[in-house]
Amino acid sequence: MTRPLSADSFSFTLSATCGAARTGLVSTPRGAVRTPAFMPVGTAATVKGLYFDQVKAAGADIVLANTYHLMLRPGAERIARLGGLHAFMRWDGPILTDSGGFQVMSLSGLRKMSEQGVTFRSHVDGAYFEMSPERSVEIQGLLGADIQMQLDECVRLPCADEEAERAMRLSLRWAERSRRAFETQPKGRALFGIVQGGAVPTLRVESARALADMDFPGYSIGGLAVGEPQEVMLAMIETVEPHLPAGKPRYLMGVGTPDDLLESVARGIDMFDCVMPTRSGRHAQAFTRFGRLNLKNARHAEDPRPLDETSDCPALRDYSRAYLHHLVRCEEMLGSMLLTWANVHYYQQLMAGARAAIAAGRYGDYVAEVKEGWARGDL
Ligand code: PRF
Repeated sequence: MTRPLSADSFSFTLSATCGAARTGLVSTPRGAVRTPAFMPVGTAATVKGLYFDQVKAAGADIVLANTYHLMLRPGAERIARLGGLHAFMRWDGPILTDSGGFQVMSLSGLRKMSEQGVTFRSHVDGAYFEMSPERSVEIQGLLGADIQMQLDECVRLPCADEEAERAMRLSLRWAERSRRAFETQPKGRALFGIVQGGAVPTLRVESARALADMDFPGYSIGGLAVGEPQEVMLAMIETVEPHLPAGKPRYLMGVGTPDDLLESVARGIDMFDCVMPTRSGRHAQAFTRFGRLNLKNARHAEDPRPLDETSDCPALRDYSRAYLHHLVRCEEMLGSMLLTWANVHYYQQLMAGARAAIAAGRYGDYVAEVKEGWARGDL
């Protein structure tokens, strides 16, 4: 595998477009990220069940880590004393960190939101924490994250328009504060603003425009895949896209299924992260070019075929479905490890195929072919 060249500063270069779909390169001092990119989730400084060598060999250029989890355990100051997150977890490529707001809302106990920030109790031991936009950026800096996120407030859908508006405006004020707090960090790192606004098109447009005026090096779209149907999510991407600068990367946060990825790339998204390939792998689910399989299912018990004999990933190519079925039935950890490996590989292959198809001007055909494979199945 050829590693993309590194650079001294953060930049984004588009190399081809096909309709609204784009392919290019996000360059960071720690290496470049080929886009469209899927970032495996390494919440607690580990992509659960995999060595980083496997993550890299699968084709991932960048991984995501979480401010919220790492501030609780082992603590950002401790990681900084140990030389930063890259050295701590032994991943030398770019790292993107989420700001913590979303994880506070979904995981912590007893949280209180105010103009200043959010206070909450740890889901680990109940300890009391405060997180402001400034502290979130400080933590991400201590970790040494190459791409950092502003603190935002994400509301679940459906929600009242007034609630979506309040959270969107608060997130805009926090965007300004995050930006100021970020100014003292070393050159070459990037801070992304996060578009919010629920499922209300006017709010989404206002959020995107206001963030674009603040001139961030990249833009995230948050507050989607939080309970709404896929068509609402895609409609919101279409609403926001024309208001984001074409020359900056766009990151759709916490998305999604392989189908979500293909459809979002078609609407101009460059970056994704999701626990789906890793979490599903720990729950006996495999994503393959024939669609989704549940290895717990008895129909695999005597199937000698691998998940995909044509794959260059050993987890997909070399182990029989019967063996994978046996491992997950016995709750053996190797079952989780192999399926996680297979899924991370599949997601990376899907994005590699998308990049090649966009470069060749045939993205629509690629999407049709991939979906045909899922529909056909393999039986
Ligand atoms: N905000 C942040 N992180 C996120 C989200 C968000 O809205 C989502 C929503 N899908 C996932 N991760 N900061």
